[in-house]
Amino acid sequence: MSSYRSSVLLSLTLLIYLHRGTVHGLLCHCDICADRNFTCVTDGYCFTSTSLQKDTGVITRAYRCLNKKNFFPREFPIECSVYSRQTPEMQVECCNNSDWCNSSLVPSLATPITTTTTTTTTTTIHTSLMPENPQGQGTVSLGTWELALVIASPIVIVCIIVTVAYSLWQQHSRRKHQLPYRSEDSIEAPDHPILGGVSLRDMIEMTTSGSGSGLPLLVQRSIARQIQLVEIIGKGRFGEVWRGRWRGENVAVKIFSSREERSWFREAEIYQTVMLRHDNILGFIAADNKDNGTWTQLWLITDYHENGSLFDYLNRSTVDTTGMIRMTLSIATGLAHLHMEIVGTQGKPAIAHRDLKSKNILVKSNTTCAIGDLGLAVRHDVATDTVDIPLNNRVGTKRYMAPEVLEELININHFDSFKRADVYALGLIFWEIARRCNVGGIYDDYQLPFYDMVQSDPTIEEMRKVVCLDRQRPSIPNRWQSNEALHVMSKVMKECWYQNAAARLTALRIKKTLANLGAAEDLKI
Ligand SMILES: Nc1ncnc2c1ncn2[C@@H]1O[C@H](COP(=O)(O)OP(=O)(O)OP(=O)(O)O)[C@@H](O)[C@H]1O
Ligand SMILES: *[C@@H]1O[C@H](CO)[C@@H](O)[C@H](O)[C@H]1NC(C)=O
Ligand SMILES: *[C@@H]1O[C@H](CO)[C@@H](O)[C@H](O)[C@H]1NC(C)=O
Ligand SMILES: *[C@@H]1O[C@H](CO)[C@@H](O)[C@H](O)[C@H]1NC(C)=O
Ligand SMILES: *[C@@H]1O[C@H](CO)[C@@H](O)[C@H](O)[C@H]1NC(C)=O
Ligand SMILES: CC(=O)N[C@H]1CO[C@H](CO)[C@@H](O)[C@@H]1O
Ligand SMILES: CC(=O)N[C@H]1CO[C@H](CO)[C@@H](O)[C@@H]1O
Ligand SMILES: [Mg+2]
Repeated sequence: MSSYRSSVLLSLTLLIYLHRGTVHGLLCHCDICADRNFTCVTDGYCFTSTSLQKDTGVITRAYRCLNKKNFFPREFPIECSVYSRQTPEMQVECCNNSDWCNSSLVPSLATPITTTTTTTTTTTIHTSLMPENPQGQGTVSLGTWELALVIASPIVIVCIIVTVAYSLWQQHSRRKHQLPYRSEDSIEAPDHPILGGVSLRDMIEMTTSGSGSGLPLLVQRSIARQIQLVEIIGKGRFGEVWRGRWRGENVAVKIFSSREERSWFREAEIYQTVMLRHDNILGFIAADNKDNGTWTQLWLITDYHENGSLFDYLNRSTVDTTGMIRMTLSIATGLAHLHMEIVGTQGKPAIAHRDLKSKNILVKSNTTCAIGDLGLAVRHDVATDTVDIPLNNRVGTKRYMAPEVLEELININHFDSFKRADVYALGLIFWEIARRCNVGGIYDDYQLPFYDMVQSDPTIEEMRKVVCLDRQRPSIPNRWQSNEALHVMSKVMKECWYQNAAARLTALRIKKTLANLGAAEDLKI
């Protein structure tokens, strides 16, 4: 019996040391690593965290490893910084001076409540429920209060046991259904400490000053796990969009069903392209796969913009000429950034959107815009001069498809053709905006492009007849010719709509034209 035990221990030790050999690491006490003698191996730090669950008042202590790849920022993990870690809910201490150095760390919370761990909290409840009346041991006369306590306490204890057992059982079944994410991470993932007092903006800025590709996966996951969904704000082809809250900040959560795993993965992948972050591209925060036991939910978390999509905004309100120029310039700037290839190690590939439309552009609170919905985007692989995924030619929204896309004549071996199809859609979006430009109290009602030529959910055939055979384009109202800004806008959109894709303006050219127009308008005021 004892020899069996010692041989198990010996092989465990061997395993740990072998593992350690490959990682060259530090051994840490790990409270959730029962199968590895409560030990994890790291190339970074050991840490201990004390955290307070606000709603229940339960205090828990966690002992884990913090690997280098999860350092955030890369150089030195914020978790271990003495400056930013004081919060009432979470306190972390790190060490790397010796193996198991973390087991003796006892981080205490900023506001001293009760520094008991979960188990002792439970016992405190038990004892305090017993009538504290030593001299009354033999007497029969209990007050009604005490009597109530005596009756209630076994019930309360049973309730506590049932609750704990249920939550353990739930945790167990949840673990069983977890998708393989990145197996080494699963040790630390459930409650990786990210500290309070740091806003999403701060965190993202700290990491993006480096590669510009976003937060480490583990940090993304812990943010996702702390989000509360508040209300549903929209439904699209791939799922629902919710407003959620993370530590008092609004975030948008796009929830994909498990059937749409590929779309979720692709969109998250595109958003995390190095150097993609830009004022006029929807800000990506995190992606996570969550499991509730029977169903996997795939989350994509981005900045939330309360004014909603450009479609929502234009339908609700009008813009003045300055507003129109600011809006169109911001969209052209975002698209030019997407399309641009930046060479170098910190470079960015050229990206084509392929689903540009007013519903996929968000309006920020200062009425500049951000391009979202990158799920159908393609990246240019310069080495092979090809697109980075196998193509399915006709994707996107039929109403906004360029003639060559409708006819399936697009040259997929030439990356610029995808950019030109984007520019065509950009022209349609500009038309939607210009109609809502209020000059002297005159403006048009909100309409989608081709509203007067096709039905509400047009087929490819219908669109092909209108756009390719009849070569129709949205009509330009006469009033646009008598206003300088609207006149320039109408010229720009016509040059986005050419049947001949090669003749269309580039996003960069449009950006420059609109910037000049904006400067000229400013001079007039
Ligand atoms: N980051 C965000 N902030 C605020 N509202 C948003 C955000 N993202 C999406 N929405 C809202 O949710 C709606 C649904 O978005 P979603 O992209 O899922 O569908 P869609 O664009 O309407 O259609 P499609 O599936 O064709 O893209 C949007 O129209 C917009 O009103
Ligand atoms: C198990 O881990 C503890 C520290 O948590 C260590 O002291 C002990 O030596 C380990 N035992 C074996 C067999 O590795
Ligand atoms: C999990 O989520 C799905 C879809 O949202 C729902 O139908 C199901 O009832 C949920 N299951 C549990 C155990 O919460
Ligand atoms: C709009 O806000 C962004 C930051 O969200 C800022 O960078 C930009 O300059 C602002 N633009 C205008 C026109 O105010
Ligand atoms: C504008 O919004 C209203 C109300 O939500 C909606 O019924 C209408 O269809 C929208 N307009 C267009 C052109 O889609
Ligand atoms: C350096 C240090 O504090 N080591 C401690 C790590 O944890 C073990 C087990 O709790 C202690 O015995 C060590 O003293
Ligand atoms: C049209 C519209 O809803 N505009 C709102 C955009 O957001 C700002 C605040 O961020 C509101 O003041 C506007 O009313
Ligand atoms: Mg969309």
